[in-house]
Amino acid sequence: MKQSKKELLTIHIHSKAITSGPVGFKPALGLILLGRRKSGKSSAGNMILDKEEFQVDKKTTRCSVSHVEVSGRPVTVVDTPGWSLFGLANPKQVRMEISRSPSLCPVRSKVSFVLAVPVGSHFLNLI
Ligand SMILES: Nc1nc2c(ncn2[C@@H]2O[C@H](COP(=O)(O)OP(=O)(O)O)[C@@H](O)[C@H]2O)c(=O)[nH]1
Ligand SMILES: [Mg+2]
Repeated sequence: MKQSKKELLTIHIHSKAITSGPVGFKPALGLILLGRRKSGKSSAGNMILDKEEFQVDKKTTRCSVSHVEVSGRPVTVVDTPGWSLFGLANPKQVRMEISRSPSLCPVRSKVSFVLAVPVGSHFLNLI
């Protein structure tokens, strides 16, 4: 991918340990990519996975899941359909897919939502 990582602002908005284990135990990590359409979710997912797993510039209507191991820790990345303020996405389907996305992470994972926000978008003028 040509774009710089620096151009993509990813905000870690929520992290919840589904369960904790014994001291020193490293649970699997689940990362769920959220954002509006074309915010860079799939590109960010590919960077995290270090492989071109998710299709860039292609509309995602159903969640897509990929697994990778980072420093011995299993990581699951879930790409989700993006929402649109301009009627370009089906809100009911987007909501349903985002709702089921945690269930696509392995049991006992630590699940985090990663919000993709394109730098320079109108959104940044609001924060
Ligand atoms: N300039 C720039 N473009 C990016 C970046 N990340 C993704 N893109 C481009 O933004 C477009 C949408 O990216 P994509 O990953 O498909 O977004 P998604 O719809 O949220 O999955 C593509 O043309 C990407 O090449 C970035 O960090 N900087
Ligand atoms: Mg995508």
